[in-house]
Amino acid sequence: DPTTANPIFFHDYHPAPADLRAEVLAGLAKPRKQLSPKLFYDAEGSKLFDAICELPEYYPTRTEIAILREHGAEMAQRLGREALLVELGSGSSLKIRVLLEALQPAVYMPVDISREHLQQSAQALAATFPKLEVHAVCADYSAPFDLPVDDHEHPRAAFFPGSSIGNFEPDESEQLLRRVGAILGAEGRLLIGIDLIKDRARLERAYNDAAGVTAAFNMNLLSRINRELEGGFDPRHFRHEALFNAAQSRVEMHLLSTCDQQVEVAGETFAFREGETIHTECSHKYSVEGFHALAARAGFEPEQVWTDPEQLFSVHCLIY
Ligand code: AVJ
Repeated sequence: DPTTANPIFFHDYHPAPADLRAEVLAGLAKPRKQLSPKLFYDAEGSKLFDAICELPEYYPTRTEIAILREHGAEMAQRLGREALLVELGSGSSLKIRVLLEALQPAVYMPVDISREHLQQSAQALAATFPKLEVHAVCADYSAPFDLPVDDHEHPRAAFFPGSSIGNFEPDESEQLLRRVGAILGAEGRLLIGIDLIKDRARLERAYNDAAGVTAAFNMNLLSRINRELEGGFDPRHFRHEALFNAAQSRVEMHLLSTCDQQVEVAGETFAFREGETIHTECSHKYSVEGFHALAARAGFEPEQVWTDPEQLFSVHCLIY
């Protein structure tokens, strides 16, 4: 009944729109060419990412959802009834739905840089959870920001699923966690999904699926540059590569040039040697102990950790 549904409060912090041209030109000019994984997510890339989450080889999404389903009641107890729940990125609606059902918070506050995505998902959630007070915050959570409320009448909790933090270097992750801690305040809880270190074959298969969806996701970055920056990338002369770098404990995705070639982008020319790559993503993997050490450096103490029977993925409750 729409007449009894709570209104959605929309707080627009006007995050600076990404300067695609400047970012791409700077990344391609580096001695080791590099582009940010943020650039994957145009409309086509977001669709491909949703398809990745359904792949048989890509275990993180379904494993995390299973952990949330299995242990949601315990998680709710840790986070506290009547909580103010902040979600960093309003990504997968299924995960937040599982958590909202278990937790029944007083206030739900999704934070996302994409205005349309935020508006759509906040509206959809408010429709299924009519008693929930929804405050959508349009902001870049990788930069400092304050919540649009300053009372502490509700226990504060944050949800950061999907091992999204894996895209950041460990030092940046520590900074990000410290900022989340400052937003939560003393005793605030962080529920965070972290992909675990496992055998190389399993990791590499998750980023090299048989259907080629991850390859299409990676290669879409070249199509995006062609579309939006008048780029001259010939997709026939690049291929997707994903390898586990054990020394750095991360899966790396690259776009590998299969020949010596020159490519024009936004009026500038870039030379590629055969075998040279553009590094497009890092996805850091942690042990439970390794992640606890990182969290401790940011001022969080581990409270509880849940995993699946195969120890593929972990969901941590940390206290600030
Ligand atoms: C959204 C960053 C968690 O690292 O597994 C999936 C992105 N890249 N397949 C990940 C991704 C290739 C994903 N994160």
